[in-house]
This record gives sequence, structure tokens and C-alpha cells, in this order.
Amino acid sequence: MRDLTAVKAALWNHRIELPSWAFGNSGTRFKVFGQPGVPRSPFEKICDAAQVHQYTGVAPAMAVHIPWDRVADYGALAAFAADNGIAIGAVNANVFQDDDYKLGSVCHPTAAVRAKAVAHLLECVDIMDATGSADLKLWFADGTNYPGQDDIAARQDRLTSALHSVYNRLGPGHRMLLEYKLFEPSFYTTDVPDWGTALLHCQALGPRAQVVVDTGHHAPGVNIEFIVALLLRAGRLGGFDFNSRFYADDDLMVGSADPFQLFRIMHEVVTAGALDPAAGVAFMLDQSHNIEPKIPAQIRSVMNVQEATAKALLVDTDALRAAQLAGDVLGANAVLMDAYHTDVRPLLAELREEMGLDPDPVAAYLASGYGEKIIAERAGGSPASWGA
Ligand code: RM4
Ligand code: MN
Repeated sequence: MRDLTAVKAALWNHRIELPSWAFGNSGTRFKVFGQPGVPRSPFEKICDAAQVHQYTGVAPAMAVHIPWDRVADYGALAAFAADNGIAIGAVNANVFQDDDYKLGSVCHPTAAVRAKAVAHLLECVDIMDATGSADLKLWFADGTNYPGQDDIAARQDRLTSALHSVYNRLGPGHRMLLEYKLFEPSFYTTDVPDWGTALLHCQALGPRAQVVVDTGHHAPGVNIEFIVALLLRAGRLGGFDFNSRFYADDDLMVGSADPFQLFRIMHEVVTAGALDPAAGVAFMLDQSHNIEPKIPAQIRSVMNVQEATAKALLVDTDALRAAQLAGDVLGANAVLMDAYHTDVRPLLAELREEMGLDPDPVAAYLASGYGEKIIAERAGGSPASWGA
């Protein structure tokens, strides 16, 4: 068993970044179910993110998505966030919703569309300058639906060229985080479908280009922790987009579908020494579904990451190493499973009390009256949404 003081210190320092879009309405491709009280502006999203941080103590940053979070004055947005104890996290570019992007963005066959997409990515770097954000997060919906629709290699050339233009514009302290996704919305080829493709592009760009692992972006059965271990080994794991999935990119609450997988991923992170904020791995959430209340769902996701992390920190590494080196298959597996089966909730409750927080963040939030307050206050205006 690891030193509990050290385990708690690691958990205290572990930072989890929230997605702004999780606080607005979202949905499936069939329907966005609106909820009362959702934010009507990026400022209100910051207020909601601050609630998640207030009750968990470990979520002091919120990623933004442009244009969903477009404002006239990004400096004012960052200042408002800072006043609420929140930093602006990754700036997520959005080159997948304009009509022009029907056949792709940076990989589009038409130069004018590619230029428009690159201009947007550069605008996102300007927003990083204005907000103090360090990470540009890129996910491309680009791809094709039919064999022969476009030239696969030519699309990679176009992607390379666009990524270079943006990489060269990064400021000091900026990173480019490239996210891959197996399929959807494209069904034949996707231009950045997997970690290998993302890594090749990042390696060609330079050390400040790193890969993002979204846990919902793989085929069923893929061993995600293996990918994590390899990217860490290569020094190219920029961060995670955590969410849960049963089928495809379900975006369900983190750790809800497969908490064991989350534990296995965090075990690789801990083993590589990458939990330490100095390692530069961004632990971001990308959970946004449409049937659960937004703020408690984010609190639950944060708590589930903490539980998986606590279990990973409890792995008896000496015993594990000894069993591995002795070829003791059952013993090694038992060491890991012992940690996984530990009920870490009392430990986390104790940690929260030491941090001056309520030991039960969801209950504390629900008792606070904030949910009722925003329903009353946010009656008019247009609710934020990625869909409707
Ligand atoms: C994508 C991808 C991105 C996220 C958008 C909303 O599937 O996961 O990270 O920004 O969805
Ligand atoms: Mn994602």
C-alpha cells in the first residue's frame, strides 16, 4: 500500500479541466433536449464551471469552443473567469459546422475553403493570446464517405500544410493538441482517424504538437491504456478528453460505462509519472450528454476521474514490480486488482475535508440552491447549445 499522505498530496494537485459546452444544451443527432437554467453566454458557463470547482476543488479551468464561446472581448472573458477562480483552458477550434465544410475543412479539395479553415485556426491562437490559454485543441471532422470521393494522400498533404501554418504561429508557451477520432461524421475515411496518424503529424511538426486521447474515439475493444503508455513513452501525450461510451462517441459521464478502463488508463499515467502537473498532460473532460443535469454530471465526472486516479495511486508498485520480474502472472494481476477493488471514497471524502470542502460534492451542490437560482434567473434569452 502506498503512503496515504503522498496519495492525498497527488490527488490534491491533480487538475481536471471542464468543457464549456457541457454546460449548454446538447444532444444526439436526433434531438437536443433543452434544460431550464442553462447558460446563455460564455460568462454564465464560467459561473457554472466555478460551481464544479467550488465543490470539487480540483477543476479550476474551463476549455472554450469557438465560435460557440465567441465574445467581443476575450480579455474581459478571461478577467471575468479569473474573478471566479477559473482559468481559460484549451481553445477548441470548430471547423465542422459551417456549410462550407460539407466536404471537409483543412483537407477540403477547394483552396478557398482550406484558407477559411486555417484563418479560423489562427483566430483561435489569437484568442489564446488574449485569454492566456496555453493549448490549441484541434479536432477535424474531415474525411470522405465514398471510395474515390477524394484522394486520400492529397488530403494528408493539405492537412500537413494547414497544421504547419498554425504551428508556426503558436506563441511562446503554446501547444497544439491534435485529437483523433475513428469515424463520424465521415464514414469511409477520416483524415485523422487514429493515434498513429495524429502522432505522425505531431512528430513532423515539432515538440509542441501533441496528441489528445478522447476515450470515446476508438473502435470497441481497443486497448486505450496501451495507446496512452506509448504516447507517454514518446513524450507526445498532450492530454485526454475523458468521457464514457458503450458504442461510439457517446459522450456519457466519465467512468460511467467502464470505470475499470479509466483505472487502467490512470495506472499507465501514474506509472509514467505523468500525473504531476509538471508533466504537461491536460486531464480534460469532454462529457456532454442531454438527459442528465449539467452541473452535477460534471461534478460526478470529476469525482469519477479522482476515484480512478486514487486507485491507480494505491497500486503497490514494489509488489507489482516484484511479481512482474518473477513472472508471477497471477500475483501481478492480483496486485493491480487489489488496488482497483479498494473503496477510495472514504479517502477522497477525507481529502475534501482537508481541503476545506464538503466530503460529498454532489449533495453539497444540490443543497446549495444554485440549480434553482439559475432556473429562475436565466428565464429569457437564448440558451447556449451546440446543436439547435
Ligand atoms: C468532437 C471532439 C471534440 C469536441 C467536439 C464537441 O467529437 O471530441 O473534442 O470538441 O466533439
Ligand atoms: Mn473530444
